[in-house]
Amino acid sequence: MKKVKLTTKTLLTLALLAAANPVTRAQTMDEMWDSSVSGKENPNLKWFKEAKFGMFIHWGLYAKLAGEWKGKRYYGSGEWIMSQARIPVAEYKQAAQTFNPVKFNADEWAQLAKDAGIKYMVITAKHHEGFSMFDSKVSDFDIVDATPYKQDPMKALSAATRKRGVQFGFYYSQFQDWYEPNGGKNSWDFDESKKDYQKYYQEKAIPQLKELLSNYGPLGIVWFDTPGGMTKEQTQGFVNELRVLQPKSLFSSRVGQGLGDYRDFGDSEVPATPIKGAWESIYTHNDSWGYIKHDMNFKTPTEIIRLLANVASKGGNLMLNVGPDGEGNIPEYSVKFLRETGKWLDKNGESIYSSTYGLIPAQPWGVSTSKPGKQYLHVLHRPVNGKLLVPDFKGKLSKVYALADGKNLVWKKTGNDIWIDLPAIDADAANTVFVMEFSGKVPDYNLNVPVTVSNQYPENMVEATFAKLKGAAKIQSLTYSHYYGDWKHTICVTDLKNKSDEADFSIRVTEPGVYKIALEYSCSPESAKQEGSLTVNDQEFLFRTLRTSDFDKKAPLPFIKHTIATTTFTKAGVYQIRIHPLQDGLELFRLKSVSLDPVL
Ligand code: FHN
Repeated sequence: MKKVKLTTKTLLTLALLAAANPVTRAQTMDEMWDSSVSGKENPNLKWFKEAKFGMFIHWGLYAKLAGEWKGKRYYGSGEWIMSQARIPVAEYKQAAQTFNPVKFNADEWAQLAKDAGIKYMVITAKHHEGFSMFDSKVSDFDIVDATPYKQDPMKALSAATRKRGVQFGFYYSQFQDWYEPNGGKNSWDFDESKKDYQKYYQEKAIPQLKELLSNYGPLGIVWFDTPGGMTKEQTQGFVNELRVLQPKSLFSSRVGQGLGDYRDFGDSEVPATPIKGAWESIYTHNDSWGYIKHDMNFKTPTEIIRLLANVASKGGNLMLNVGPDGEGNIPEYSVKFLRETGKWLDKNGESIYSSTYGLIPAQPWGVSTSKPGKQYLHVLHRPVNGKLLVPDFKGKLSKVYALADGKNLVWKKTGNDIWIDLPAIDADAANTVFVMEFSGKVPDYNLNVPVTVSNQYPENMVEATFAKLKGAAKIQSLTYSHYYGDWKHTICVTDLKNKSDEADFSIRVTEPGVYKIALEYSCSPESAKQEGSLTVNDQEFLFRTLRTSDFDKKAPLPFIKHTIATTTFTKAGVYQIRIHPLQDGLELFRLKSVSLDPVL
């Protein structure tokens, strides 16, 4: 959720502005995006919008260092080790002398992508360290001239992917280059005030990009990153100079100034609600983008499959990164877990590829994707009684069946509710897909549908995204890092500072019963011990906030699930939750969700 002038800062600002008005967010953002880039009409985007699943590869000299420098381990984003350890250029370049990735096998990498159901691959041709992973005539600091390997792995990889029908593209860091005196962001070797960035663009970035766009066949994507301070005119000139070489190649939004063909979200970020147009979420498989030998926190196949479904349910592509090591091996668990993901996609790919966002908001059972006449239900949690609710569905339903075996299911329609009798599905399944076939016009996704609360699930989370706000309250995406550069994003209601600031939620309780109510929030020491009020079900519940921590973008943001009340809904129906501070002055907390857990 971001827009227009596509610097990361502007994108975030727009996201926050848009998030402040959740009812109109999706349309507003789309209008802004589509009028600022060629995305809407661009026929070159067709393959990208159908692809849904890409493989990102961060591979450079940093892979050889593997997160260690002079006996010290660095955590977080491994490709940043030169900056983290302030390694002088003269020392860093020595690492190239022993970088010899003899285990690199282009066919194995391309086949892994194919087996994983991946449709496009983007690999770092040059990251911020300034080292070129291709044969460049522009710089000797490249894999052919500076290493004992002496070969160009990008030649083989571009051919191997294309042979398998996988689109191929290059990542290129167009502003940050820590090796060059005029490149961006090396302040430990070079005087920032003396840098001539235009000289850098003219003498290295543009000539190298021309090499990439000329010597490796048709590129699906050129993936730019961290654009730096180029003006709109300069960026336009930069883009024009490159576009003529391959007019069909897509440029990512991080080329800057709204001149990309499609939109990239922040690292590890999925928008909270559907977004139209062409866009991409980018995640890495573990915590780092570049290889670090002590980073073993790999997302499981279930996590990958659910992430892919979540991104697709909002209408976007997932590009998942792997970080091969200094010898050229893709980490063992990346290989295994991607292959498992591929097995799921083999059977369920119809619900992902060429799909767009689901027509109903996320439910306690999972998310949905859609195609004309079809709505795919990605069931991650089976309701205990097997009765699955699809609320507010206005299409004319003809049949419902399981995607895996095509078996028809019994369903009934009550008003605009569809109730489906689910078969006994495997409780450990990552994602079981059911298909609703329908005709007739179905209204677009509607954020105002009350959030379903049901005693058929152990927990019902009402996310901050769904808050209607009063007073000065805001919805913000809080961005922070655990180790270093491994960004996390949590959407919260913030700025509940005065009695008149309010977060309201509309819920639909589908079965009467007793529920425990909890607030999940983060609370700074100065905000702790303030009183707040939550009203629901004609009862007011009072609470006093508990301290967690300050918000610091360089540290984890802890949340507490603070149970504050028990209530009995005697009737199924729509209820309102109202939350506000009981005093004026300080922010009450940063509210992530309200949860209602069934008791009886
Ligand atoms: O600084 C880079 C980072 O190393 C990594 O390449 C990511 C991937 O999206 N991009 C930048 C940070 O956003």
